[in-house]
Amino acid sequence: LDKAYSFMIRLRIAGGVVTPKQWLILDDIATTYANGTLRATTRQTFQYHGVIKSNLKRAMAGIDAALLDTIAACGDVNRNVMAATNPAQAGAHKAAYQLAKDISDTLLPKTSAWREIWLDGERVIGGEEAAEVEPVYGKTYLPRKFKTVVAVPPSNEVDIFAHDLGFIAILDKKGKVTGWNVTVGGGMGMTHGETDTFPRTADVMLFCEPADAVKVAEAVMTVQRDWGNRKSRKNARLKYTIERYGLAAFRAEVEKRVGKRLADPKPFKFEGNGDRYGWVEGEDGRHHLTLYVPSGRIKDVEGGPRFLSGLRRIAEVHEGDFRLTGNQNVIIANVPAAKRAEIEALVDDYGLTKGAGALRRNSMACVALPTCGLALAESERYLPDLITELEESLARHGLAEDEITIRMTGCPNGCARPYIAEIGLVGRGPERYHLYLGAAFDGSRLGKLYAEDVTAAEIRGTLDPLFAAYAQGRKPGERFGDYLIRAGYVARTINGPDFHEQ
Ligand code: SRM
Ligand code: SF4
Repeated sequence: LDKAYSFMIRLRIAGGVVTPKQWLILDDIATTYANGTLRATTRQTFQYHGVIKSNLKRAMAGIDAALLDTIAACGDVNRNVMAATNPAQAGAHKAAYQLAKDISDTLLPKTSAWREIWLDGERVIGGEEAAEVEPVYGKTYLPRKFKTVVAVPPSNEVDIFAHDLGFIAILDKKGKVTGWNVTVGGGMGMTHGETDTFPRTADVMLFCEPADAVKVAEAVMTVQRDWGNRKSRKNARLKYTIERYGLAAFRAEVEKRVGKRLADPKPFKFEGNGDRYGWVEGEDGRHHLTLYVPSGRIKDVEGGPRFLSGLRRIAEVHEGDFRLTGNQNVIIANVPAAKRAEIEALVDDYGLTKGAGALRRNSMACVALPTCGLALAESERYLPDLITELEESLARHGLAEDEITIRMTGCPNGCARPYIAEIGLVGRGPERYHLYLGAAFDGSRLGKLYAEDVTAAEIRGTLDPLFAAYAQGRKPGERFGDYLIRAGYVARTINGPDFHEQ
């Protein structure tokens, strides 16, 4: 008998858009071949957990039947491309989604291996000929993973500063996209105790016209392909390439490959990196409902919300689409006015949450234990209880309705982007976390290590005096992260290289 190896499967869903028909197939796979849950990730796609080896091929065939795949969801390639969901800004969303799709298609490896392996497709080409079929990647692909996102201000829901490559929509007065600011060199992962590894917020490098955007994406990725560090995987991401060569030299090489000089970035403003919950009506008269899904885990909870069966039931009657957000939530999008009451009734019947307390709705936790082999501490299974404790503390200081971002990860890889949350908790060992504070609410500034190896039992006690001081001492409208810097609790992090300095 073969051992019962169990696998995680990650899908590629550019821009996080899923049709109701696809949803129903994905739900079937979750209940038939996985652990009965769909896990919305921090990068707008789904993961399945607990797929045993003998079910892998069947699950992949199901994914193919949904006209989806898992190509480039992992590996040293351009990963799932994220796009702003912005349901209220229909025109800008369309442009952002289209750009995400175009970049995803252009930078997708052309190999037929996925079909060959999983769907018993005919072997087309391989080995020596690989370079011919991989015009962008060649035989050696990229030095490391590469992540691309598209944002539409004022929302930074895709966390543009955490990614290798980003496009920020520049809008005219009517909300039309006139072009894109291009960001480069963001990333979260680091290793505890190794200060030559660090998270970094992306630089805003240049502005490009819509017609040049895909060419710019390809140029940025190929410069990283050629200039990136292939000797040390720990220093191979684009953020380290930018640090080594400098932004000016990197930009010059990108412009050379695009074949023209490009303009300097244009002004833009982000207001936050969270989601807007509840119903919103778009410019086009369509209705959109953002649901808060705790840690993106779509499952049925006994006596609690039944996300799995509820969203399945909704998919059976829904005429629009679903959108996964970069905050692990789900939007029931493009609901015609006449259908809104029916959807609303189903949401109520199944106890789906349209919101939560202010801290919880601004929270994210990575998967961590029990499935992540790299986890040093709990995250998804622990953060909800910690938030309950912290909410009591916040309420005592009159801060129950204040929006503060909190994120937890089970290790320093930073899968829930903790270093750009105002409260960042990063696993060190069982029930031990480093506490980072002072990041910006809009995700544009990294936090700083405030307390080392705080035990789970100590977290509330460590934060409570800071909540008290914030409630007393803040200026009107001042954010928690900004206050902690002004009041001297933590130093401001300029960017990656000074992240570890106290
Ligand atoms: Fe991640 C590795 C889960 C977003 C940085 N990440 C992993 C693995 C595959 C563990 C492994 O290599 O064995 C985790 C699977 C756990 C499990 O049991 O499912 C994992 N990462 C996740 C997800 C599911 C977290 C979540 O709770 O939603 C996210 C899936 C994204 C997706 O849909 O594609 C996820 N990972 C991220 C992000 C956030 C982002 O991209 O916006 C980051 C930080 C940004 C960045 O890349 O810098 C991130 N994951 C990492 C790293 C560190 C990379 C680095 O540069 O150091 C690793 C480890 C590695 O690559 O060596 C990693
Ligand atoms: Fe696993 Fe670490 Fe990523 Fe959490 S941050 S999912 S523990 S790799």
